[in-house]
Amino acid sequence: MKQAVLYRYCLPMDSGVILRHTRLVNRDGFIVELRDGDKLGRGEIAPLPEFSQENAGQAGLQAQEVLKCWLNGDEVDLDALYPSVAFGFSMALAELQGSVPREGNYQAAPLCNGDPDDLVQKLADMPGQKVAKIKVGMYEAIRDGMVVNMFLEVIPDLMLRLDANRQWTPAKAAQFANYVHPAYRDRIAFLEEPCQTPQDSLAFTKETGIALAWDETVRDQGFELLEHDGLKAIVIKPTLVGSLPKVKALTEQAHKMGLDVVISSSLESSFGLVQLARIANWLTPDAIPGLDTVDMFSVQLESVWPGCELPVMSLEQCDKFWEAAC
Ligand code: OSB
Ligand code: MG
Repeated sequence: MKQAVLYRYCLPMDSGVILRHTRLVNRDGFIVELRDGDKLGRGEIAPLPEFSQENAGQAGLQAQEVLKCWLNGDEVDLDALYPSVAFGFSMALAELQGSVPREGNYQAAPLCNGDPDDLVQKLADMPGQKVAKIKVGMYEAIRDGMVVNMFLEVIPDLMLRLDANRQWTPAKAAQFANYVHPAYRDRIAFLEEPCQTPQDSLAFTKETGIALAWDETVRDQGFELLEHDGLKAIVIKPTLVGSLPKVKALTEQAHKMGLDVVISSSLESSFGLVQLARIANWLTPDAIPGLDTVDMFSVQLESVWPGCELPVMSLEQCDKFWEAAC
Protein backbone atom coordinates (compact mmCIF):
# COMPACT_ATOMS: atom_id res chain seq x y z
CA MET A 1 0.00 0.00 0.00
CA LYS A 2 1.16 3.53 -0.80
CA GLN A 3 0.24 6.46 1.37
CA ALA A 4 1.03 10.19 1.13
CA VAL A 5 0.55 12.88 3.76
CA LEU A 6 1.18 16.62 3.62
CA TYR A 7 1.64 18.21 7.03
CA ARG A 8 1.35 21.96 7.20
CA TYR A 9 3.41 23.88 9.73
CA CYS A 10 3.53 27.46 10.94
CA LEU A 11 6.52 28.02 13.22
CA PRO A 12 7.14 31.19 15.22
CA MET A 13 10.46 32.88 14.46
CA ASP A 14 12.80 34.59 16.85
CA SER A 15 11.91 38.27 16.91
CA GLY A 16 13.73 40.43 14.45
CA VAL A 17 14.35 38.10 11.50
CA ILE A 18 14.32 40.41 8.48
CA LEU A 19 14.24 39.07 4.93
CA ARG A 20 15.15 41.77 2.45
CA HIS A 21 12.25 44.18 3.16
CA THR A 22 9.95 42.27 5.48
CA ARG A 23 10.03 40.95 8.97
CA LEU A 24 9.45 37.19 9.08
CA VAL A 25 7.17 36.55 12.07
CA ASN A 26 6.23 32.95 11.23
CA ARG A 27 7.72 30.40 8.86
CA ASP A 28 5.08 28.54 6.82
CA GLY A 29 5.77 25.28 5.08
CA PHE A 30 4.96 21.62 4.56
CA ILE A 31 6.44 18.26 5.36
CA VAL A 32 5.68 15.66 2.71
CA GLU A 33 5.56 12.07 3.91
CA LEU A 34 5.57 9.07 1.58
CA ARG A 35 4.96 5.49 2.66
CA ASP A 36 5.37 2.45 0.47
CA GLY A 37 4.89 -0.82 2.36
CA ASP A 38 7.14 -0.44 5.38
CA LYS A 39 9.38 2.18 3.78
CA LEU A 40 9.13 5.85 4.76
CA GLY A 41 10.46 9.02 3.15
CA ARG A 42 10.01 12.64 4.12
CA GLY A 43 10.98 16.03 2.76
CA GLU A 44 10.30 19.68 3.50
CA ILE A 45 8.60 22.09 1.11
CA ALA A 46 9.08 25.64 2.37
CA PRO A 47 9.18 28.49 -0.16
CA LEU A 48 11.04 31.44 1.34
CA PRO A 49 9.19 34.78 1.19
CA GLU A 50 11.12 37.45 -0.76
CA PHE A 51 13.31 34.76 -2.34
CA SER A 52 11.02 32.08 -3.84
CA GLN A 53 8.77 32.90 -6.80
CA GLU A 54 6.05 30.65 -5.38
CA ASN A 55 4.27 31.13 -2.05
CA ALA A 56 3.28 28.46 0.45
CA GLY A 57 -0.31 28.28 -0.85
CA GLN A 58 0.81 27.63 -4.41
CA ALA A 59 3.42 25.12 -3.29
CA GLY A 60 0.82 23.23 -1.21
CA LEU A 61 -1.56 22.94 -4.16
CA GLN A 62 1.16 21.76 -6.51
CA ALA A 63 2.42 19.28 -3.93
CA GLN A 64 -1.05 17.69 -3.76
CA GLU A 65 -1.06 17.19 -7.53
CA VAL A 66 2.40 15.66 -7.42
CA LEU A 67 1.41 13.28 -4.63
CA LYS A 68 -1.66 12.15 -6.58
CA CYS A 69 0.61 11.32 -9.52
CA TRP A 70 2.99 9.45 -7.26
CA LEU A 71 0.14 7.40 -5.74
CA ASN A 72 -1.06 6.57 -9.28
CA GLY A 73 2.42 5.48 -10.29
CA ASP A 74 2.63 8.26 -12.92
CA GLU A 75 5.94 9.83 -13.93
CA VAL A 76 6.60 13.23 -12.25
CA ASP A 77 8.75 15.76 -14.17
CA LEU A 78 10.74 17.33 -11.32
CA ASP A 79 12.08 20.12 -13.54
CA ALA A 80 8.54 21.33 -14.24
CA LEU A 81 7.79 21.94 -10.55
CA TYR A 82 8.39 24.93 -8.29
CA PRO A 83 11.93 24.56 -6.84
CA SER A 84 10.65 24.15 -3.27
CA VAL A 85 8.21 21.40 -4.31
CA ALA A 86 10.81 19.68 -6.51
CA PHE A 87 13.29 19.67 -3.63
CA GLY A 88 10.94 18.47 -0.88
CA PHE A 89 9.29 15.78 -2.98
CA SER A 90 12.58 14.48 -4.45
CA MET A 91 14.11 14.37 -0.96
CA ALA A 92 11.17 12.29 0.28
CA LEU A 93 11.57 9.93 -2.70
CA ALA A 94 15.32 9.62 -2.08
CA GLU A 95 14.70 8.80 1.58
CA LEU A 96 12.14 6.20 0.59
CA GLN A 97 14.73 4.61 -1.68
CA GLY A 98 17.40 4.87 1.03
CA SER A 99 19.74 6.78 -1.28
CA VAL A 100 20.77 9.58 1.10
CA PRO A 101 23.20 8.39 3.80
CA ARG A 102 22.05 9.07 7.38
CA GLU A 103 25.14 10.80 8.65
CA GLY A 104 25.08 14.59 8.58
CA ASN A 105 27.68 17.36 8.62
CA TYR A 106 26.53 19.55 11.50
CA GLN A 107 29.60 21.77 11.56
CA ALA A 108 28.38 25.25 10.87
CA ALA A 109 30.06 28.38 9.66
CA PRO A 110 28.64 30.65 12.38
CA LEU A 111 26.69 33.58 11.02
CA CYS A 112 27.40 37.04 12.33
CA ASN A 113 24.46 39.36 12.08
CA GLY A 114 25.95 42.41 13.67
CA ASP A 115 27.27 41.69 17.13
CA PRO A 116 31.00 40.86 16.92
CA ASP A 117 31.13 39.72 20.57
CA ASP A 118 28.65 36.96 19.75
CA LEU A 119 30.84 35.67 16.98
CA VAL A 120 34.07 35.80 18.97
CA GLN A 121 32.41 33.58 21.60
CA LYS A 122 31.05 31.07 19.05
CA LEU A 123 34.47 30.85 17.40
CA ALA A 124 36.25 30.27 20.68
CA ASP A 125 34.08 27.13 21.04
CA MET A 126 34.78 25.89 17.50
CA PRO A 127 37.10 22.91 17.03
CA GLY A 128 39.40 22.63 14.00
CA GLN A 129 39.48 25.18 11.20
CA LYS A 130 37.62 28.32 12.23
CA VAL A 131 35.30 29.57 9.51
CA ALA A 132 32.65 32.23 10.02
CA LYS A 133 30.25 34.07 7.77
CA ILE A 134 29.59 37.80 7.93
CA LYS A 135 26.91 39.70 6.06
CA VAL A 136 28.31 42.85 4.52
CA GLY A 137 26.77 45.49 2.28
CA MET A 138 24.15 46.60 4.78
CA TYR A 139 26.07 49.52 6.28
CA GLU A 140 28.94 51.70 5.07
CA ALA A 141 31.46 49.76 2.98
CA ILE A 142 34.25 51.20 5.12
CA ARG A 143 32.60 49.92 8.27
CA ASP A 144 32.41 46.45 6.68
CA GLY A 145 36.09 46.68 5.86
CA MET A 146 36.90 47.62 9.47
CA VAL A 147 34.85 44.72 10.86
CA VAL A 148 36.60 42.25 8.53
CA ASN A 149 40.05 43.56 9.49
CA MET A 150 39.14 43.40 13.16
CA PHE A 151 38.07 39.72 13.07
CA LEU A 152 41.05 38.64 10.99
CA GLU A 153 43.42 40.48 13.29
CA VAL A 154 41.92 39.23 16.57
CA ILE A 155 41.58 35.56 15.47
CA PRO A 156 44.73 34.62 13.53
CA ASP A 157 43.49 31.18 12.38
CA LEU A 158 40.11 32.45 11.17
CA MET A 159 38.90 32.19 7.58
CA LEU A 160 35.95 34.41 6.65
CA ARG A 161 33.10 33.95 4.25
CA LEU A 162 31.44 37.23 3.34
CA ASP A 163 28.09 37.82 1.70
CA ALA A 164 27.14 41.16 0.15
CA ASN A 165 23.89 39.97 -1.46
CA ARG A 166 24.50 42.18 -4.53
CA GLN A 167 24.36 45.36 -2.48
CA TRP A 168 27.40 47.23 -3.78
CA THR A 169 28.05 49.42 -6.77
CA PRO A 170 31.55 48.86 -8.21
CA ALA A 171 32.68 52.03 -6.39
CA LYS A 172 31.38 50.81 -3.00
CA ALA A 173 32.91 47.38 -3.55
CA ALA A 174 36.26 49.01 -4.34
CA GLN A 175 35.98 51.12 -1.18
CA PHE A 176 35.49 47.95 0.85
CA ALA A 177 38.41 46.17 -0.81
CA ASN A 178 40.73 49.15 -0.30
CA TYR A 179 39.98 49.07 3.39
CA VAL A 180 40.79 45.39 3.89
CA HIS A 181 44.45 44.96 4.73
CA PRO A 182 46.15 43.37 1.67
CA ALA A 183 47.80 40.72 3.85
CA TYR A 184 44.35 39.57 5.00
CA ARG A 185 42.74 39.12 1.60
CA ASP A 186 43.77 35.47 1.36
CA ARG A 187 41.85 34.75 4.53
CA ILE A 188 38.62 35.72 2.88
CA ALA A 189 37.57 32.23 1.74
CA PHE A 190 35.14 33.95 -0.60
CA LEU A 191 32.86 36.93 -0.93
CA GLU A 192 29.35 36.10 -2.19
CA GLU A 193 27.87 38.40 -4.80
CA PRO A 194 29.64 41.70 -4.10
CA CYS A 195 28.01 43.67 -6.93
CA GLN A 196 24.63 44.18 -8.51
CA THR A 197 25.57 42.25 -11.64
CA PRO A 198 27.70 39.12 -12.16
CA GLN A 199 29.84 41.08 -14.66
CA ASP A 200 30.71 43.71 -12.04
CA SER A 201 31.46 41.01 -9.47
CA LEU A 202 33.82 39.27 -11.91
CA ALA A 203 35.60 42.57 -12.57
CA PHE A 204 35.87 43.13 -8.81
CA THR A 205 37.51 39.77 -8.13
CA LYS A 206 39.95 40.33 -11.00
CA GLU A 207 40.98 43.73 -9.68
CA THR A 208 41.18 42.89 -5.99
CA GLY A 209 42.21 39.22 -5.86
CA ILE A 210 39.40 38.62 -3.34
CA ALA A 211 37.85 35.21 -4.10
CA LEU A 212 34.29 35.24 -5.42
CA ALA A 213 31.28 32.98 -4.87
CA TRP A 214 27.96 32.81 -6.67
CA ASP A 215 24.72 32.52 -4.74
CA GLU A 216 21.92 34.58 -6.37
CA THR A 217 23.61 34.08 -9.75
CA VAL A 218 23.05 30.30 -9.52
CA ARG A 219 19.31 31.06 -9.54
CA ASP A 220 19.35 33.61 -12.37
CA GLN A 221 17.21 32.76 -15.40
CA GLY A 222 19.30 30.82 -17.91
CA PHE A 223 22.26 30.37 -15.53
CA GLU A 224 25.04 28.21 -16.87
CA LEU A 225 28.05 27.30 -14.74
CA LEU A 226 31.23 28.60 -16.38
CA GLU A 227 34.80 28.87 -15.12
CA HIS A 228 36.07 32.38 -14.38
CA ASP A 229 39.28 33.75 -12.91
CA GLY A 230 38.66 34.37 -9.22
CA LEU A 231 35.47 32.31 -8.98
CA LYS A 232 36.10 30.03 -6.02
CA ALA A 233 32.76 28.56 -4.94
CA ILE A 234 29.06 28.29 -5.53
CA VAL A 235 26.40 28.37 -2.83
CA ILE A 236 23.47 26.03 -3.43
CA LYS A 237 20.20 26.58 -1.58
CA PRO A 238 18.21 23.49 -2.62
CA THR A 239 14.81 24.96 -1.67
CA LEU A 240 15.47 27.78 -4.16
CA VAL A 241 17.34 25.72 -6.78
CA GLY A 242 15.22 22.58 -7.15
CA SER A 243 15.27 18.80 -7.03
CA LEU A 244 17.91 16.65 -5.38
CA PRO A 245 19.02 15.24 -8.79
CA LYS A 246 19.49 18.83 -10.00
CA VAL A 247 21.46 19.77 -6.87
CA LYS A 248 23.61 16.66 -7.26
CA ALA A 249 24.33 17.31 -10.95
CA LEU A 250 25.24 20.96 -10.31
CA THR A 251 27.49 19.95 -7.41
CA GLU A 252 29.31 17.38 -9.54
CA GLN A 253 29.74 19.85 -12.38
CA ALA A 254 31.18 22.47 -10.00
CA HIS A 255 33.56 19.98 -8.39
CA LYS A 256 34.84 18.98 -11.86
CA MET A 257 35.71 22.65 -12.44
CA GLY A 258 37.59 22.74 -9.14
CA LEU A 259 34.98 24.93 -7.43
CA ASP A 260 33.89 24.52 -3.82
CA VAL A 261 30.20 23.90 -3.22
CA VAL A 262 28.46 25.14 -0.09
CA ILE A 263 25.06 23.62 0.65
CA SER A 264 23.12 26.35 2.35
CA SER A 265 19.88 27.01 4.19
CA SER A 266 16.80 28.88 3.01
CA LEU A 267 15.59 29.04 6.61
CA GLU A 268 14.12 25.56 6.60
CA SER A 269 12.86 24.22 9.94
CA SER A 270 15.21 22.02 11.99
CA PHE A 271 13.65 19.08 10.11
CA GLY A 272 14.81 20.41 6.74
CA LEU A 273 18.14 21.62 8.13
CA VAL A 274 19.00 18.13 9.38
CA GLN A 275 18.26 16.75 5.90
CA LEU A 276 20.44 19.48 4.35
CA ALA A 277 23.26 18.50 6.75
CA ARG A 278 22.94 14.92 5.43
CA ILE A 279 23.00 16.12 1.82
CA ALA A 280 26.05 18.26 2.60
CA ASN A 281 27.90 15.36 4.21
CA TRP A 282 27.08 13.16 1.23
CA LEU A 283 27.72 15.53 -1.70
CA THR A 284 30.20 18.06 -0.27
CA PRO A 285 32.15 16.20 2.45
CA ASP A 286 35.06 18.67 2.30
CA ALA A 287 33.05 21.88 2.69
CA ILE A 288 31.48 23.35 5.80
CA PRO A 289 27.83 23.93 4.89
CA GLY A 290 25.98 27.22 5.45
CA LEU A 291 23.37 25.92 7.86
CA ASP A 292 23.71 28.12 10.94
CA THR A 293 20.09 29.30 10.92
CA VAL A 294 18.20 27.19 13.47
CA ASP A 295 18.49 29.99 16.06
CA MET A 296 16.32 32.22 13.90
CA PHE A 297 13.37 30.07 15.02
CA SER A 298 11.79 29.86 18.42
CA VAL A 299 10.83 26.16 18.03
CA GLN A 300 12.29 23.16 16.23
CA LEU A 301 10.25 20.73 14.16
CA GLU A 302 10.41 16.93 14.67
CA SER A 303 14.21 16.64 14.38
CA VAL A 304 16.65 18.17 16.83
CA TRP A 305 19.54 20.17 15.42
CA PRO A 306 22.57 18.94 17.43
CA GLY A 307 23.26 21.26 20.34
CA CYS A 308 20.10 23.32 19.85
CA GLU A 309 18.01 23.64 23.00
CA LEU A 310 14.87 25.16 21.50
CA PRO A 311 11.64 23.25 22.24
CA VAL A 312 10.64 20.65 19.65
CA MET A 313 7.21 20.39 18.05
CA SER A 314 6.37 16.96 16.61
CA LEU A 315 4.79 16.26 13.24
CA GLU A 316 1.72 14.84 15.03
CA GLN A 317 1.13 18.31 16.45
CA CYS A 318 0.99 19.76 12.92
CA ASP A 319 -2.11 20.14 10.83
CA LYS A 320 -2.64 17.22 8.41
CA PHE A 321 -3.28 19.40 5.39
CA TRP A 322 -3.92 16.56 2.95
CA GLU A 323 -3.63 12.79 2.80
CA ALA A 324 -4.47 9.95 0.47
CA ALA A 325 -3.62 6.30 -0.06
CA CYS A 326 -3.95 3.64 -2.70
O1 OSB B 1 21.86 35.79 1.94
O2 OSB B 1 22.70 33.86 1.53
C1 OSB B 1 21.81 34.57 1.98
C2 OSB B 1 19.48 32.42 4.10
C3 OSB B 1 18.25 32.72 3.54
C4 OSB B 1 18.19 33.61 2.50
C5 OSB B 1 19.35 34.22 2.02
C6 OSB B 1 20.59 33.92 2.58
C7 OSB B 1 20.64 33.00 3.65
C8 OSB B 1 21.90 32.63 4.29
C9 OSB B 1 21.96 31.23 4.87
O3 OSB B 1 22.82 33.39 4.40
C10 OSB B 1 23.20 30.91 5.61
C11 OSB B 1 24.42 30.71 4.78
O4 OSB B 1 24.36 30.72 3.53
O5 OSB B 1 25.48 30.53 5.39
MG1 MG C 1 24.11 34.56 0.00
